[in-house]
Amino acid sequence: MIDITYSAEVEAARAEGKPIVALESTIITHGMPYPQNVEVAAQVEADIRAAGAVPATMAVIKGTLHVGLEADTLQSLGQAEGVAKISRADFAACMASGGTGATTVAATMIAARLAGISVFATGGIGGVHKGAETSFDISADLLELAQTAVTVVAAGAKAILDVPKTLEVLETQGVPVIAYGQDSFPAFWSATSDLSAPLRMDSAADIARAHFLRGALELPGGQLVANPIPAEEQIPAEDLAPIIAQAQSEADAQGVTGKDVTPFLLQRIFELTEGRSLEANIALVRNNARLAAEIAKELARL
Ligand code: PSU
Ligand code: MN
Repeated sequence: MIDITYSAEVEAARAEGKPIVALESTIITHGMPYPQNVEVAAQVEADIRAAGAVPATMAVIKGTLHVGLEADTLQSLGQAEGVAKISRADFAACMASGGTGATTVAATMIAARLAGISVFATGGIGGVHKGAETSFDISADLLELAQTAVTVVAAGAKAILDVPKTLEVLETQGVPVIAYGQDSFPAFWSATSDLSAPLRMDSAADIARAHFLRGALELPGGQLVANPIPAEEQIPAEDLAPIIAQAQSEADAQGVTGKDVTPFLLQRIFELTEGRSLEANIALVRNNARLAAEIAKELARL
C-alpha cells in the first residue's frame, strides 16, 4: 500500500467531484526564498479557490505523499532545511526511506495522475539547458510530459534554458505545446519571444477538450499550456539577458551540475535583479493558477 494522505479540502473535493488543480512544491523549497515562498504558495491556493476550484499542493513528508497541504505543513515545509528535490527518478526512493521531498513538475504530474487530477499550475517547467550538447542536461519534466496525462499550465520556458532546443525535444516527444491567446511562445518573464508556439488556443474549454480527446485517442502524455505573463508585469528580455549570462557563467565556473543547476540560477537571478525577478515570477504563477482553475472547471463538465 502506498502511504498517501489528502488534505481535508482535497478529500471533500474528490468525494464531490469538484475541479482540483495540482501545485508543485519545488517552487516553494528551491525556487523562491522564505518567507515569500510560503506567502506566494498560500496566495496561489487562494487564487484557485476564488476561481472556483480546489488546490492540491504536492509534497512527500516523512515518507508520506501529501495531496494537498494543510496550512501548518506548508509553513514548515517552506522553512525546512535540506528538503530533497524529487523527480521521477527519486520519488519512490524518497518515500521508501521516510524522507521529505518537494515535488518538481515531473513528480507533481506523477502525483496528480495518481490522485486523478488532470490539471496542474506552475511557473516554468524544466527544459534543455544551455550547453546541453556537452552537458546532456535535459530536465525529466520534458519526458514526463510525454508519458503522463496531465495538462501543465506554465508561463513558457525560462531564458535560463535553451528555448529552441526545449521546443524541439517537446516536439520529438509528441507533447502538444499550446500558447494561450497568442501565437508567440511566451518566455516566462516576457510575454512573447521570437519563437512561434506550435499550437494556439484561445479558451480554457478548447484546452480541456483537447486534454479529453488525447485520452480518447489513447495517447499517453500530457499537454503544455504556455500562458503569457500579464504585459504590465513583464521584464524586458534585454534587461535579463546579461544577468542570465552572468548567472550561467558562475554556475559553470563553480562546477554546478545535475539538479542543483536550476535552483542555483534562480537564486542568482533573484539576487542580481534585486528581487525584481521574483515579483514577475509571483504574477505569472498566479495568472497560471487562474487559467488552470478554468481548465479544471471545463474538464469537470465534460
Ligand atoms: N523553473 C522555474 N522555476 C522552478 C523550476 C523550474 O522557473 O521552480 C523547478 C520546477 O520544480 C521544475 C524543476 O520541475 O525546477 C526543474 O528542475 P531540473 O531543471 O533540475 O529538471
Ligand atoms: Mn537538469
